[in-house]
Amino acid sequence: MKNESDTIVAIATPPGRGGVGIVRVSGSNSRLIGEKFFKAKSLSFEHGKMFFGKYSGSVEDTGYLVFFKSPFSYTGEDTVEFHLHGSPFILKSVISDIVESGLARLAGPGEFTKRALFNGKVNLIEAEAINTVISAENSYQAKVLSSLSGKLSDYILSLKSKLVSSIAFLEAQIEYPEEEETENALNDTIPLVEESVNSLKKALNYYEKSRFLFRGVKVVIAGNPNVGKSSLLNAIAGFERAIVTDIPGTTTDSIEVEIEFDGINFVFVDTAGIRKSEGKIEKLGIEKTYKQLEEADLILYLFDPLQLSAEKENFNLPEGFDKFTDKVLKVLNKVDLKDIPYFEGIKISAKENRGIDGLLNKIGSYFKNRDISENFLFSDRQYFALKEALSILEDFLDYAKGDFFPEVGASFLSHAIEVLEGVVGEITTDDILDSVFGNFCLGK
Ligand SMILES: Nc1nc2c(ncn2[C@@H]2O[C@H](COP(=O)(O)OP(=O)(O)OP(=O)(O)O)[C@@H](O)[C@H]2O)c(=O)[nH]1
Ligand SMILES: [Mg+2]
Repeated sequence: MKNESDTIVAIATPPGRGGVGIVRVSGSNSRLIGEKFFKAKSLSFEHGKMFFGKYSGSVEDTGYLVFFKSPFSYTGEDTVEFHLHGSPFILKSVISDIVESGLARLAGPGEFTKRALFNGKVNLIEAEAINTVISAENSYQAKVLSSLSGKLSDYILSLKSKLVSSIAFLEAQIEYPEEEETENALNDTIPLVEESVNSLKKALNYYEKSRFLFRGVKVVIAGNPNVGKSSLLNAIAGFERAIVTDIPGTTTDSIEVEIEFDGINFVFVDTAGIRKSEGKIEKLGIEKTYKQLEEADLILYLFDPLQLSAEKENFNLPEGFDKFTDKVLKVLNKVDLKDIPYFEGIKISAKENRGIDGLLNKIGSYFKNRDISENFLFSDRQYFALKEALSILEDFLDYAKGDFFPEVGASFLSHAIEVLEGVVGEITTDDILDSVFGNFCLGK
């Protein structure tokens, strides 16, 4: 375990050359490090002031030093920043000078923000928002810090207060079981929990519609064997990514291709064709297909006109697809061989590269036209935590239908509160911290 109170150092500006490069130091030795390596006329270490002078260690460079006094810095600790010329050589030399002096060690990814979290400068949602904004790939992600993180914190707070009131009703019943007002605590509790359940369901649903902005869109290509799924993947990729043969059951594993269009990242997944198979490998492949379908944001379900007889019923989806209907786009392939006039989906020929652009445009607008204004979650971590809270509250409502003991009921609710506190970071575990800070960059 790293000592959380030692002094850390990292380059805070992006790798590569730039006009200015910043080395950031945080911790109790910050000022000492400034004194040791920076020469300026009147280096008084006044908070927030920029001192012009010279860095001098194994390299020399003119620039500025800025000092932030604890607790008024990003991390909440004493912080020194060297603003020098943005040469990778100079910045790396500064880092090694400081580390070799023994006064600081190299910071891990996200360690500055982690300290900000531990010192109460930001909560976990804000820390997560900082990372999202740094790596933002679209304007929606860039808005996270200014609007979404606040909304989410408020939401968690209000949900928590509903549950705390519910527990209070139950505790009154535990304390004063004979009193008339407390006798039926459940009458007061159930509506509050139901409200919470409904609002959680909505929140999760808003995120499901918007999450493509944070993690890209997963489009799964599915259908019977031999309908041309792999051919479509290749047509989209623009090269022979997947093996194509006229033998049904060619693809046994999921194959992915990433492309970007309309400012959205897409992953297209080719899957094993769905049929009853005896082959062990193909069976495993088909199981995997179903897993992909669960995770898909959109399913392209392919039909082969030669495999269909002339009846409309043939465009039905196979068994087990009921729950996916909302996210299925039906596509008729091989229209170069045979057209079916009454087919109401998109028509393509993967082999002859016909209709592919139209298909991609349709997919793009399917996502672009979504109303994402109500969403306030911005990571899968938050999503899964709220989902867990939802399932605990649903368990509570189930439990409340039978013999009810207020003690047991209250324990469900406090568990849900704990899970919600994990979202904001009032309760943190190593798992939670890893999932938030694991993909941070150095120097932040
Ligand atoms: N004429 C024509 N043939 C096509 C078209 N698309 C695919 N094919 C042919 O159909 C056969 C099956 O194509 P695949 O892309 O391997 O089909 P698949 O759905 O991936 O098949 P499995 O992996 O076995 O499930 C191959 O012989 C392809 O050349 C098309 O648009 N027109
Ligand atoms: Mg295939």
